[in-house]
Amino acid sequence: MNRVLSIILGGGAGTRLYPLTKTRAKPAVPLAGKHRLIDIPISNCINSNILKIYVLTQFNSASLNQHISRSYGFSGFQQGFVEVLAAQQTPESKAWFQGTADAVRQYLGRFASHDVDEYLILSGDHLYRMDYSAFVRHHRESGADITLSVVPMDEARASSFGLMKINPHGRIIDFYEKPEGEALKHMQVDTTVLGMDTEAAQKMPYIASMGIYVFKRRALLDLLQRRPDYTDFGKEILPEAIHKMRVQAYLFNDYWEDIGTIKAFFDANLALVKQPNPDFSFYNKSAPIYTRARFLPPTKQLECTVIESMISEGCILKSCQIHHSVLGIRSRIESGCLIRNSLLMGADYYQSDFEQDSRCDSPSIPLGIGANSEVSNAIIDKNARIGCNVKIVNKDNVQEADREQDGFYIRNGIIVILKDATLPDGMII
Ligand code: ADQ
Ligand code: ADP
Repeated sequence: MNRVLSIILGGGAGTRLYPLTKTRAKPAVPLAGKHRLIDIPISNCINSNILKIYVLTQFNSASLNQHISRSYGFSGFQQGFVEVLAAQQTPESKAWFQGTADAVRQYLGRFASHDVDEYLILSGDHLYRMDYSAFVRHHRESGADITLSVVPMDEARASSFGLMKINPHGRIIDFYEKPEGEALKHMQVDTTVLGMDTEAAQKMPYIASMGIYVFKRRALLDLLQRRPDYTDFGKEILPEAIHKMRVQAYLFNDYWEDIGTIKAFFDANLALVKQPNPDFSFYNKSAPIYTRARFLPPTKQLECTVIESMISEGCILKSCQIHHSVLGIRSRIESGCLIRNSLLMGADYYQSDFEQDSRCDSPSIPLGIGANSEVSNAIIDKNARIGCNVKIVNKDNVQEADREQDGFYIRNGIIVILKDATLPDGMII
């Protein structure tokens, strides 16, 4: 695998995950209490023995650089690295990446300078555990120029993906990015060719691209250089490549979720506490998901009821009830709180004793959730200060709202409290 270079597409304008991407690059969005989105593809690479890793991002945020430089270091013998490449203005190009292919093209010189046989292109916003070495081996054995990792897909979600038709040898003979209506129907296939039984094939009559590709070195360089006007892999590069090159499909038969929207991100986080068997588990010894080692103290619980939840390190929880929720590092929850179906990202730092004064009559509102507050169906971003007797419950069942001045947004009925926001005592959402 030392002949493979991995390129992680870390995110475009970041609109779909807004406001979580308001002050940080998408790969730095906190996930599952103590990780960040970028930990997933990087960990999959490391566990697959692919140690040359670039992360392409639209802008460089301090939290992303800090996280990567503090989390991922390789010894000199391993010849590995994780490096962030941000869109930059050069004499030849505009400042922003115009799409996924354009992002790779802008750094093509850098990628070409590595003596490797394949480029592995990955997305930065998926939750899954995958052995990329099996994927690369399949690509090599089939002699393909490009191999796409694919999953069977149902009718309801199919039009959010690149869909394809394959021949009996797994070669892709038709590819259409996010088709709708008649075009969608046209992409329906008999998925028993993927080895599914008849009943499963009826429920999943489409073959969807996971947006994960292995390119032969020459194939990537040719395709990106030949058509400088093509800016996107799914929309332009792949539909053309299938007619000019050998493009194969590789079936991935396990949990995989695109978590690039607030709803999908929220659902995937809460699915981690599903009982008895969550769809995805961080508790896997053979392929761990890495992150930064922080040396935080254990979580202290004074008198809590915690049901089906994950509590990260360094939290202080007083007399409270926590149901079906994920609590991030350094979360503080005062007495009398009820937290349900929520993702609390925690805090980046501890306050001094003085700032931490959690009495409801003190002049400032400390980090964390103040006494007697209720949080339901919400995401609370890092370093939020929630006062006493606050209710974050979406009492009017609003689906969409942009209330930046008041410290929150609502997306698909999920309340998202902004990073560093302060909600005064008694506020009700
Ligand atoms: P999408 O996920 O909708 O479809 P896209 O928005 O291009 O495609 O994003 C792909 C990945 O690249 C994401 O991780 C995204 O954050 C990142 N990205 C997007 N624009 C970028 C930019 N300008 N710079 C850096 N990174 C950027 C794709 C494929 C479909 C496939 C789905 C599977 O196009 O064919 O079905 O992924 O999720
Ligand atoms: P994480 O644990 O999320 O990986 P850190 O513990 O390194 O991150 O803290 C994240 C950020 O918080 C750092 O940039 C740090 O400088 C910042 N930070 C630390 N203390 C404070 C503070 N008192 N006020 C605001 N930001 C702080």
